[in-house]
Amino acid sequence: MANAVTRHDWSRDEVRALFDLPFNELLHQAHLVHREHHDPNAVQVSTLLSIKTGGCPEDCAYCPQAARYDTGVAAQKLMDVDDVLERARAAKAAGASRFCMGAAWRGPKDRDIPKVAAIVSAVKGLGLETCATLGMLGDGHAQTLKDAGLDYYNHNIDTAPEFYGEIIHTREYQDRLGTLEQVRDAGLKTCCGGIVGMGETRDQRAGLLQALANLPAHPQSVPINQLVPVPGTPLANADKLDPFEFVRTIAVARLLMPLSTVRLSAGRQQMDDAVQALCFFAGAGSIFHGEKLLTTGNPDVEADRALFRRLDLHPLEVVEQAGTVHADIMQGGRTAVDQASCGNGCGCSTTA
Ligand code: SAM
Ligand code: DTB
Ligand code: SF4
Repeated sequence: MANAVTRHDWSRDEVRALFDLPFNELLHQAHLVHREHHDPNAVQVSTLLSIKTGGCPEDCAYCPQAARYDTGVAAQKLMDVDDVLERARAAKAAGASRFCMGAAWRGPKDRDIPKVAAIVSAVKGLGLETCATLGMLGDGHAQTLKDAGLDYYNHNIDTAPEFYGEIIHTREYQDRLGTLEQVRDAGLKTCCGGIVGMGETRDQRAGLLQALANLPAHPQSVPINQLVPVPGTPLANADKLDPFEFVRTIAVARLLMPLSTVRLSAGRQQMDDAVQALCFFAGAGSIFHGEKLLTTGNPDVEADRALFRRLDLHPLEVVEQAGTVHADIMQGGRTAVDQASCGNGCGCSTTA
């Protein structure tokens, strides 16, 4: 349903003007919008797993999984359902409400889809939200995944349209838009964002967010990644982005897409706690939790628990279809209503 606060006609100048606001002014505006539509003390917690690693034929300049770069990432075939399930159970026990599965493919082949569908359906059966990022989808793929229980599909536009060709040469920007359309048409929720710190200008960061906000529907989830520079990739030595510019990017994303969940995504391990706190204030409402992203590091589980405690944040609770509310185990049962196990193996208490 269209909402008065969701616009899809942002001009570059308008977005640029938000980036150019005095820092405190920008954060103030973003935080007001954030708390109007979201609980400012709740953070959605997702865990990532690479279910098919490395050996990718694409040439994305940031990516450690591209076969053509010597990054030390060993190629691995698609994982078995049971192995994924074990990792998903552990993620749930550690407090994640969504399990995101990534594959280093240009796109899945038709024969891969039934295997991924079986994985999705098994993970969904644990009571977790499911997300997959498999590259460009072919005919019918999105619908099969949706039918298997997939909630979200992650497919990033990564950068401004005019900078895209400097980062990726093996596919077109338009290809990304095509897959995003298939995802929406299948009724999947969209997770779509990008990477900053790849040598783009502020205007190009504005261009990334302008393109996201002007999609036919705002993505429900908007991951903002800070480049994790990986030795062997063409961007290994990219100049580090000013952390305050990263915070501005989060704030502008929040202002442009008020109802979306903005994720403080890759790059947290390289970020100090104070910058993360500013990101939460500016409108970030989701993180990846767990010591690995796909192939690179993420903050220690204990460090994140401590950060949540210090900032009085709690994981966003997910109300499952069965009506069970999974309580806040990341904070040691802060919201426990009774102490009975919910029976889903996650160790939380239940209000059902
Ligand atoms: N192969 C699929 C694709 O490209 O759509 C799915 C997996 S791909 C690794 C998912 C996303 O990870 C990319 O779109 C990119 O935004 C992000 N990513 C990859 N390498 C990164 C890095 N070094 N730093 C930050 N984000 C990165
Ligand atoms: C997204 O936007 N960021 C995540 C997830 N979607 C798939 C991936 C980050 C990958 C960072 C590099 C790596 O660990 O390989
Ligand atoms: Fe392949 Fe995705 Fe990495 Fe690009 S980002 S090289 S498509 S795994």
